Amino acid sequence: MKKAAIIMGSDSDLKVMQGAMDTLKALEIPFAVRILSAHRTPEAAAAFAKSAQAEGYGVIIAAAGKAAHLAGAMAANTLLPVVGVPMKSSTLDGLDALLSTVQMPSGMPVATVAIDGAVNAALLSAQMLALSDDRLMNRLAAYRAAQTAKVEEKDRAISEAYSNL
Ligand code: RP5
Repeated sequence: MKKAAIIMGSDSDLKVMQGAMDTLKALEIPFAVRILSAHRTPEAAAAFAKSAQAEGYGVIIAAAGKAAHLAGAMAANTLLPVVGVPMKSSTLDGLDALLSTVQMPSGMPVATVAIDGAVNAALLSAQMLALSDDRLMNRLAAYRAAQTAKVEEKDRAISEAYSNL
């Protein structure tokens, strides 16, 4: 199956991006993790994006904070779908990274998830990969059913503990 790539601008993004790794693991999707920066290692970042399709990747998750150009820099160098994760790593609480990641010019899309939205980045990537992988689609359906069951269980417990009918 196609692999996913998780690219982050700094090891300071690692803790949040663990959520993406855990989610891809739960869905049995193979993935690589790299620290690449649009600003600090621009050549390496471009080289990764340029070779990603040939290397067997099907999607790139790119996480960065502050003036977050990593997802856009990835998108500029590949036709693979790029999912951008703005990191809440600055004094601006991630709003800077959100705007830098989401405000791509027409012609160069980045699918931007919420600030620190690592889990959704992994799920959206999985949904993309599942379009050509029925077994992954089944695992996604099971993941969602388990999520529903968990919420229903919480609903039962909270309703029992707090309702005053
Ligand atoms: C961005 O700058 C990184 O993605 C990180 O979120 C932020 C701060 O990086 P460090 O200074 O902690 O390495 O490029």
